[in-house]
Amino acid sequence: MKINEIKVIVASPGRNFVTVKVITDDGLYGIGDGTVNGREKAVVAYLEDHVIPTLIGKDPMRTEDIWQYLYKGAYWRRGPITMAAIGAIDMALWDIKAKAAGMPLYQLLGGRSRDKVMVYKHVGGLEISEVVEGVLALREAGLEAIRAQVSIPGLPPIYGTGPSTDQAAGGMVRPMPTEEVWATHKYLPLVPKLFEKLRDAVGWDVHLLHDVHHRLTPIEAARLGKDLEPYRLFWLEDAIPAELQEGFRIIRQHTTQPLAVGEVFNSVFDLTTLITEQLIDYIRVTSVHAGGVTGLKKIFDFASIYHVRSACHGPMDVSPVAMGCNIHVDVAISNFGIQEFTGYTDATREMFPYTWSYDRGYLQPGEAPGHGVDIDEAVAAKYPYAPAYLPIARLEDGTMTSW
Ligand code: GCO
Ligand code: MG
Repeated sequence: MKINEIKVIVASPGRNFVTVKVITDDGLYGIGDGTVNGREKAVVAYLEDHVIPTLIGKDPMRTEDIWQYLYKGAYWRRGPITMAAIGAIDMALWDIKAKAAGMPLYQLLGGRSRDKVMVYKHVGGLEISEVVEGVLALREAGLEAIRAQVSIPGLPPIYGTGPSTDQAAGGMVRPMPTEEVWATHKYLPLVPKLFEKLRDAVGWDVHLLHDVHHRLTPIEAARLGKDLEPYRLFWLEDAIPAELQEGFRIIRQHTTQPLAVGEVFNSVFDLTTLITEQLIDYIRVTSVHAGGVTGLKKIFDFASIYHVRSACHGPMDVSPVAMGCNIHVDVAISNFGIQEFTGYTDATREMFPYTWSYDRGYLQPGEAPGHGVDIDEAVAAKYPYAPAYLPIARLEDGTMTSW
């Protein structure tokens, strides 16, 4: 079998997605996700100008060799754009391989290690009472794990809490970045109050999670971790920007609060200190940004040695294709933790027919050969690319800070 053609399809069914279709000489094809939210066209150029011309005529079954060819062969290693391009190709190649084998992808990854994949969904609100209501509603809907975020009174909505954030339906396409405002001293006392109210309302038989979205310093995160200990969170996510992995040592010295990080990581080298020193409990890499199924499997297998569990990043900007790959990996690995899942708009679901399924807090990978996700190119053509940015954040005095 040979790779005959690789198409890159960019479409915006409410938000932009970059999808590759690898077509072989015997008619089998595979699909991969290369979406980097707000930087989509950079991945398109990388694929079209630097990856696709080198792959025509190659044997698509050589998933490991092609992964190494694109990784080592670039000389300029790692980085989100490179790794998303590698990830897109890798997912498509695993799709082809599993279709050729006539098996769902998870069978090629070792088969099932569990019956179902637990997910968490998001609740955000401008006020604590609104968040409590949202969490109660998700409990009714069967969720066993729920992430809760609240706005800071007196400031515009922050990440995860209101219409200006990236999670708001319909709010994805923005020709210029919107600006949010951040104030640590107002946020730190607020979050324990939120979780106190949540525990009062929903009790202890549910996993509660919180995403700091990279905004604290290590000692501030340590303070928050200690203050949240009475409420026994499942995790505190992205408590600090993690370029400096050593920062987690400070948090770890002060709190038993479980920690999660890694949605912006793209290779195993971004997390060796965090994992070998057991500074985190959950690693949040996802197939699209960490080099596909091959990259994800390498990272999770490494993490398994150090008691670190998986928690694939899975908001709406991780397309149904990458979500499908994540679910196949989730069901197969020994150290699964949880899968983030926010669901998709109707237009996105129409564009990506998929065989994985969601029911009351759990996902299933589906039994179709391959990863089970396709792209309807006629539907994609109805939704042209629209320039879009993620928001940025500033302190109250105007200083740039992490969003
Ligand atoms: C999460 C993330 C996302 C990111 C988004 C950026 O925990 O799901 O923090 O919401 O902000 O993926 O593109
Ligand atoms: Mg996050």
